[in-house]
Amino acid sequence: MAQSTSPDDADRRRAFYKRIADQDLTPLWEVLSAIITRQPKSDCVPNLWRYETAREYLMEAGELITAREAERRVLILENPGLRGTSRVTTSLYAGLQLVLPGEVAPAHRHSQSALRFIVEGSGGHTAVDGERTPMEVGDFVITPPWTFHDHGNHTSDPMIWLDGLDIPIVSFFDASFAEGHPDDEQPVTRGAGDSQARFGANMLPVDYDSRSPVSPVFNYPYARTREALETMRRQDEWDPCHGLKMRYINPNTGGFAMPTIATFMQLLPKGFETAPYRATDATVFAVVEGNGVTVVDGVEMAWGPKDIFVAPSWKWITHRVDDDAVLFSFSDRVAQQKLGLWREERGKPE
Ligand code: GTQ
Repeated sequence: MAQSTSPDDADRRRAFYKRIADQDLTPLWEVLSAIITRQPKSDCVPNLWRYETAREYLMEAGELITAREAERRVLILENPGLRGTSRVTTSLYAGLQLVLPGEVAPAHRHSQSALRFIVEGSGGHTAVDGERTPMEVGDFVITPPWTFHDHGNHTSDPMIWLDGLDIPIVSFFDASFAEGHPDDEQPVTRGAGDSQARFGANMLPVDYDSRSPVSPVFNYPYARTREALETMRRQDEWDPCHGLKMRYINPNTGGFAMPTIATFMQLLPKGFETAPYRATDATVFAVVEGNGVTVVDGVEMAWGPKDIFVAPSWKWITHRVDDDAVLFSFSDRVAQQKLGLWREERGKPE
């Protein structure tokens, strides 16, 4: 039952708060319900970035600064509710990166994990651990924490991809380290396709025994992903909330491909309308194929190929699609699951 506070009590309390503030103490009861909320409460809002618009500005940035000078020529996708914080969701960073023909984004490494989801171009490369992987539209490429990586484009067209990094998570833990490589491009020590052959062919080297939380496969090519979805659709029942949804894995553990960022690819067949779904992992979606509308917390976002949109934590989400649609997505689900925090709910709002 609510008790009334006399003006006298209120004055005494205020005076008390002031006195203890000098000792770096503060009363929990004034903030408890704000810091331990009954439901997730976030400044992150639903938002859509139209590729066509973002691309124009990205190409303009291409005339303003070189990849070498910028180190990474990226336009950050900043959540409208989190402006000034370089965040797409509370826990994740996203940006669109451009590497023009003939350019190199110089080698460096950092504690942050990075993913690339290729949006435009064909045959540019990312080098990781001495291996260059060519990048094609729809490929999902990872850069594990503290591995040197450089990006190059020896083709005649721009390469553009979506970067996803766990920058806010690493900042939260005050665990960021970074350094440059002495050379712009790290030496190539392994042939293209080496990690795919060694770890991505449903086999592992016989004595391979790594407890690493990072996948040894660093390119998950779209051609294989798409073919898998197409083959499965003949057999699978469509999940009411997800259509046909797969997660990218570390073949050595069966866990997610990255230690902090979970990644997914889903197929929604022409005309499909999903049932409402919500989960505690705010999610970034990148459209690979198709057109549709996603409604998040009552906000309608109409999308087409290459558009990017975001759904905050614990808001009801539905998709309806006009034609066969393929959506890549990433979130902090893997981190939340390790910490015992992740929740999901299917059904109807209220
Ligand atoms: O390609 O290494 O979007 O270090 C932000 C930071 C990309 C990268 C980003 C980075 C990179």
